Amino acid sequence: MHRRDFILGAASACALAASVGSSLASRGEYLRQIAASKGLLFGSAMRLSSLRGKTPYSEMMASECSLYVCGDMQWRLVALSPSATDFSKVDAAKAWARAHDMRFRGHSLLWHQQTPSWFAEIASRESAIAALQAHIRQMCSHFKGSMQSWDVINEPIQTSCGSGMLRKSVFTEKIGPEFLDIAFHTAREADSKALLTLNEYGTEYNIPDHLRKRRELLNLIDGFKSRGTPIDAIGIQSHLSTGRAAETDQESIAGFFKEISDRGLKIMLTELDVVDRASPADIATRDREVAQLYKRYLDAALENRAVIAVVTWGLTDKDSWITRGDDPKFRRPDGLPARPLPFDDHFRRKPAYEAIAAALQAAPSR
Ligand code: 9MR
Repeated sequence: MHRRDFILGAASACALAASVGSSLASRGEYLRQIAASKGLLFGSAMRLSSLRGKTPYSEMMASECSLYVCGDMQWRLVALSPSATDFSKVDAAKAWARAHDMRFRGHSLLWHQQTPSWFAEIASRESAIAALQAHIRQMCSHFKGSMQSWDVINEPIQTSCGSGMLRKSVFTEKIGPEFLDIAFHTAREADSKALLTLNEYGTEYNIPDHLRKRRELLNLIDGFKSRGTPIDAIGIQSHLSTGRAAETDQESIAGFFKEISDRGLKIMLTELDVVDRASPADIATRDREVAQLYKRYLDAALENRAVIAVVTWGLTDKDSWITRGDDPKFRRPDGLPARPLPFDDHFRRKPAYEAIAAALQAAPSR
């Protein structure tokens, strides 16, 4: 725990003891301090472009977050060619995080969606392995000593039933399933301190597809353990939806998280947000349903002391990939802008913020 958070956390704890009953966050505590008082990190994905200069946005990020998740580290974004990389954006992000006493999380070393096009042109398996290892070595060495964690691999499990465990990707085609082990070993050799994570979505609901994906994730973990592959944590992306509130079952989530922690791994909630397309147009109703789901999910997840970090995928609604309509299936049928995150577009705390604050405060200490 950083000294700043400890002092602020202690002050928050005293303030909390002195004024029971009023909303935690309404009295000026920030999420990073409430999280720190429980031994947790709270963070968000951040766009460096939004942090240039002192703005309400950058002030909000610096006040609320103890973990900066940098999405500017995708292979395709830093590797301009097989022999040229540009770390300038990420170096600036790392410096901003350090200047604001934040830990730094890399997202992600390998993701099939963000692999440079020239990787697919590589002719032999050996050359593909060499290129993958060179990339991971370069990233992990360049940022060594700065990383709280790395998403070594993002979304490796296939999503539809019946087509085997691993997603068919340029990695499985060029190298085979061994790419996972090669990636984790290479990252560990290059940075022995960063937590190495596999990050996945689609395991949050009590529905057949998610339950199957949970099994496949646990089978992957068992395979890593049996082969001595160095993995430290699982990132559960935690993209939720009010349309799936009934299937977001606390007992089921707790059971799944226990199966992960019983295998000796930590857990991070890595991309938390709530799609509100199934909720009514009325903002008060929508915000209430979104907040209720944040609270229900976090109460179940944070009961497990292996959970070490809560990360929302953006902080203000307009930050969100959901609001931007990146995935059309999440757009509201009435065309109204989504409200998936803790702050509105005027940097005002929403019920979702209070729900996250309350869940962090109710969590057992790590
Ligand atoms: O929201 C992210 C968007 O801004 C980026 O352009 C995109 C590609 O890097 O990634 C989006 O975030 C995805 C994350 O990296 C992996 N899980 C799904 C997220 C939403 O697509």
